[in-house]
Amino acid sequence: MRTQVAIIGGGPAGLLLAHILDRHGIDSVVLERQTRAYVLKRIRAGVLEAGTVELLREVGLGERLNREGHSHDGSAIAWAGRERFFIDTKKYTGKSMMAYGQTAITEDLYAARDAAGGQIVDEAADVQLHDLTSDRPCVTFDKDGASRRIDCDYVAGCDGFHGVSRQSTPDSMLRTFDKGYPFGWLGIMSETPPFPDLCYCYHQRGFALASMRSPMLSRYYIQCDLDTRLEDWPDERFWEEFKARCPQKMADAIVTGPSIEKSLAPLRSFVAEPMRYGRLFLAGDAAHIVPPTGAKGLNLAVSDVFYLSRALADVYRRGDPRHLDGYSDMALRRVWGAVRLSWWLTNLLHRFPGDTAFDQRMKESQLDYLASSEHAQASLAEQYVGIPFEE
Ligand code: RFL
Ligand code: PHB
Repeated sequence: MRTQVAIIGGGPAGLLLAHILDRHGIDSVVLERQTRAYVLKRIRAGVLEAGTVELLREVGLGERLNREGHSHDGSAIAWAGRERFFIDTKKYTGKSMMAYGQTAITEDLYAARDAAGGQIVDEAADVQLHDLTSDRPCVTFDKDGASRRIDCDYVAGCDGFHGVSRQSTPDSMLRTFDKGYPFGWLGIMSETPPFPDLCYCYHQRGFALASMRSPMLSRYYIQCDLDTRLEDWPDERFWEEFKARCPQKMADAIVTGPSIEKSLAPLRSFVAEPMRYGRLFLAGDAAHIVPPTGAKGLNLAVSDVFYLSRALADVYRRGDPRHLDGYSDMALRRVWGAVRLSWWLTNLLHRFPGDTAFDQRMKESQLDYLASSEHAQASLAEQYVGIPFEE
């Protein structure tokens, strides 16, 4: 088999890249380790930056998003015993964000690839990348027990944090930055009307977040210990703990119901530099991970794909390698901004095991400042809504 760009990973980054390349007349094959059903079952992100929404619309993926996505003009922050306040991203930036699930985006992308006759190989096992520093890289994999090989011009590593692409770069060529947090998030999905605002809550008992997917689908998270077991968290216990962490008025307004999904996620910040090795280009979680506080992960995958697709289009259409050569630096500027924001919000809104009375006062003082300062709110709004893509 031969293609122009071999894309490893059929998550949002890989599928969106294939979709945009196709619109530029560039041929690709996506290799995904899991079945399509498995990929579509994963429940993850839900909040899209203004630039992500704009890009999805521009590349013809706006129809269902416009119909089913819930436009939102900011998020609330609440902490123990006080009224919540609203970070009005619309007011400060003039832009709107959107609540629209990653699951829905992935469905839309699969539908678009199918309609365009795109090649997606699912259950591709033992994917290996070869000759990445030559002009003729190739990818081998097993499918249905047979070994296959794809020759290509470029390889896009979109295979998430645990994928093979980043690991195909020699250690000496990669610098990594890693920070673990001493807690995770326990999340549930319930078929109940969501709390009207997306609301981040800080409480001595720990962080909590009320989010949404649609008028009858809600997503809630609470901070939990790393050794938490799902079986110890029946729905009643989850709701009780969730409500204990929000202000009373908010707790009274939460509509509870049986969960339809429950999952645990550890929190981590990780960046690998550079995002290129020879003809391999990394995009999305393959190159960086952020804690979900601030909802940046999927949005970064989208901005990487924007930069990479533009760079590849420039090379194929005009023979201009400028953007491809600058890809890693440009993508990383945006990545580090989001890493900083999500780290800052994680520190501000979570209870850390060794927190002292002083640490507690510092958080309260920061939250007081944020609640009372238009400048502080404008700064957060600008970053939350998403820094514009670079020209
Ligand atoms: P993905 O989605 O992990 O997709 C990678 C794909 O590659 C496949 N793969 C392989 N394929 C072939 N060969 C191999 N060796 C392979 N190894 C892996 C995998 O099966 C998979 O299909 O990475 P991608 O595309 O870069 O997308 C990144 C996003 O999924 C991620 O950043 C977000 O979900 C993060 N995130 C959020 N991001 C936001 O922007 N807004 C949010 O509100 C938000 N909330 C969240 C989140 C992540 C969470 N978890 C579970 C970590 C909430 C949570 C709880
Ligand atoms: C979500 O809806 O899943 C969500 C929302 C905001 C975040 C993280 C996750 O910061």
